[in-house]
Amino acid sequence: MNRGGRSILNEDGSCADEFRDVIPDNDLLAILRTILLNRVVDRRLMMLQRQGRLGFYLTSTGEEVVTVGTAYALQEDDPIFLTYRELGALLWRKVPLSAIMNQLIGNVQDINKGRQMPVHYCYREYHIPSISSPVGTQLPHACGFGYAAKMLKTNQVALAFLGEGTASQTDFHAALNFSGVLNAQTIFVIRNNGYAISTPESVQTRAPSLAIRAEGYGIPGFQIDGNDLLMVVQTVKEAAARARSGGGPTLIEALTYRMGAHSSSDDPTRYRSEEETQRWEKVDALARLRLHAKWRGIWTDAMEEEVWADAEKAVTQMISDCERWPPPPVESLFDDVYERMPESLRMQKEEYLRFLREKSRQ
Ligand SMILES: Cc1ncc(C[n+]2csc(CCOP(=O)(O)OP(=O)(O)O)c2C)c(N)n1
Repeated sequence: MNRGGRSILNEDGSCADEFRDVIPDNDLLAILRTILLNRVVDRRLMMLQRQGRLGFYLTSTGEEVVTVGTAYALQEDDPIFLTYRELGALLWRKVPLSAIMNQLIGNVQDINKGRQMPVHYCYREYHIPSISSPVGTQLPHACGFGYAAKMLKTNQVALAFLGEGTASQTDFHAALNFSGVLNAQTIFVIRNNGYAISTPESVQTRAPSLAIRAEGYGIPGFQIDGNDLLMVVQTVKEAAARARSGGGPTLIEALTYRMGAHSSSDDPTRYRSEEETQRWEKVDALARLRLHAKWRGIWTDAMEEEVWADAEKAVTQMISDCERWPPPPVESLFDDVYERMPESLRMQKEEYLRFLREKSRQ
């Protein structure tokens, strides 16, 4: 069972010989390990949130083939303009688990200095620009980067992820239209996971696909099976090669399914049946990839058990390493607002610190 779109993998995990080389065996194993780690991080951090040790969390369970496969298909220095649901791209780029956890906690080690909401990552050295809460703002940013890359002849491609709900934002139109007109080196990947919080896909559009919108912008558009790793990698690689050789932007709609809640603040049983989710568990992104790896003869249950155990250990270590750090010092609130602090702000800072001292004496 899949939600449709172009695919390479057959239901039994096999594929035609000509497609096997889309991903060599070793790379496939590395992707599988990354997806398993993604699952463990998601499960453990959601538990941590329920224990009151994290303010907020948001899983990407079920959508990792799109996120990891897309990152795999790019060059390391291609910027990825993320939403909150692409942890897999960070894990593929080897962003350290501690950097991810420090951001989630917002402790003194967090490079955002605890000023961003959890899951709003930003890692310049890994070419991950800051995630924004207002959905869709990343799309014009990616358009601009792709246009600059073209003008500067840097050979980089900007890739932006979005959910299908975000395709209803006006930023989507602006970004797609300008990317087409400017021939920007940009790729847009819609993770169509069926829901925008509680709003089902059927309410976003009457059209049979989002990919067909590409035609209106004069650019190529493809609707693919987003739980089919070979299809994801092949489509993103082709789009990246097209952009690098002056062929302009591409719109990819990857059909997948959001297995979990929208976020730790959401209860999906209010708007979809348990039966629907259970149906997907049997055929989700991981199940499909596992089947394919077994068909290649490179994956066993024993290997998987070992990888799960290693991932659990790494995540336990990550949590204990990062929870011991205190929050950033409160006076750092006033830093970075201006290059040189104006007198008015300096006075506010003094007053606030005085207030805190008095409060602590009470
Ligand atoms: C401009 C804006 N409007 C509304 C919201 C609240 N909001 C946060 S996530 C979300 C749903 C987005 O759904 P989708 O684009 O399908 O992505 P998904 O969460 O399914 O990955 C909404 C409406 C927001 N963050 N920004």
